[in-house]
Amino acid sequence: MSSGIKRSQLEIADYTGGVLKNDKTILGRTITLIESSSPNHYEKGRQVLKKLLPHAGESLRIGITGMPGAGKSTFIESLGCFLIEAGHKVAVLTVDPSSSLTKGSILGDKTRMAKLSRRDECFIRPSPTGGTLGGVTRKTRETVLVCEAAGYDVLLIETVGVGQNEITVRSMVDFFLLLMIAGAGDELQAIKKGVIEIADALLINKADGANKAAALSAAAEYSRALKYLIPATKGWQTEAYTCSALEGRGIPEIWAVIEKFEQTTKESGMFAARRNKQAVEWVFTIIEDHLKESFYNDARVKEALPGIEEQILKNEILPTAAAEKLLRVFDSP
Ligand SMILES: Nc1nc2c(ncn2[C@@H]2O[C@H](COP(=O)(O)OP(=O)(O)OP(=O)(O)O)[C@@H](O)[C@H]2O)c(=O)[nH]1
Ligand SMILES: [Mg+2]
Repeated sequence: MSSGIKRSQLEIADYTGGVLKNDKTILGRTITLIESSSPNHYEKGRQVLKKLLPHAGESLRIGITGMPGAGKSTFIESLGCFLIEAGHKVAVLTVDPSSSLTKGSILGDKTRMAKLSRRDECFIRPSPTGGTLGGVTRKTRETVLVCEAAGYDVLLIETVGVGQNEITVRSMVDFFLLLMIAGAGDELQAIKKGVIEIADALLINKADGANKAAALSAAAEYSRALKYLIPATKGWQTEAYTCSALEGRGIPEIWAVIEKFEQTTKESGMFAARRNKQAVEWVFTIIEDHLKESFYNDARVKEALPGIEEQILKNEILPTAAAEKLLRVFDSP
């Protein structure tokens, strides 16, 4: 038997003390506590976060997105190891509300981030399972704060480029990187979804072997096109670069770009302005989530909903009237 304290016996001070010492077991448990949806854990989680908050905020938060298979995990392995060699402490988080995708990624990531995951200076936490994108991101934001309190100074947040994920991750990071591959048809996808418009850098991965020339010319073409777009971050020209995550080439170069970005935006005040804006947005997101939850969990709403849904389907009631009716049910004392 280990001499460790049982999970249920951990007190608030055990959690905060452990996180501040970067005890990885406690760090993991703290995140589990925060991710828990039991009301009892929720209150404890609140208290722990409150104590950790003064120690959070001192990191560079980097979002990494791209189509499945673009090489995000391989890139994080490469960049993460490079950063650790340079003296940084790196935490890797994922935002992925779809459980089936997550399962696949975690299995793959065990091998794709093998070197990184063995490093003591690194902490890897997969996406919280289950729940909506809103729920997942609320937990991820709080996990960011916990990791910062534990002393991680670079946060890498990976999200697969499907649906709404990218915009959500953009709203919690300082720098947003779009990973692409040349000639895979995903250029169009990204343009269509407006992801390029919210990126601070485009990185054409797999610039190796027979693919190298295509990657270089794709990057040049993108950089030209980007000059005509409004930049994602005021005062910063988004450009396209190349790398080979597999061979570790182009990694120091992209880190230099990210450092330049940090310096430029800190000097211009954009860095702090974005963080402040994100904090305000976060408040409203929490309120919206809460309101939605209490609406759909309201017993009277639950009872009225199926009937009204049927009326809508039968064209017996206008959607606007149906919404008013449900809101009245919810608002009534
Ligand atoms: N040639 C080459 N292959 C690469 C490179 N980077 C990644 N790959 C390969 O591309 C495949 C997908 O890489 P991952 O890192 O798993 O990609 P991902 O974007 O994390 O994928 P998902 O997590 O499924 O969205 C793997 O077989 C990698 O070995 C690279 O720079 N060059
Ligand atoms: Mg991956």
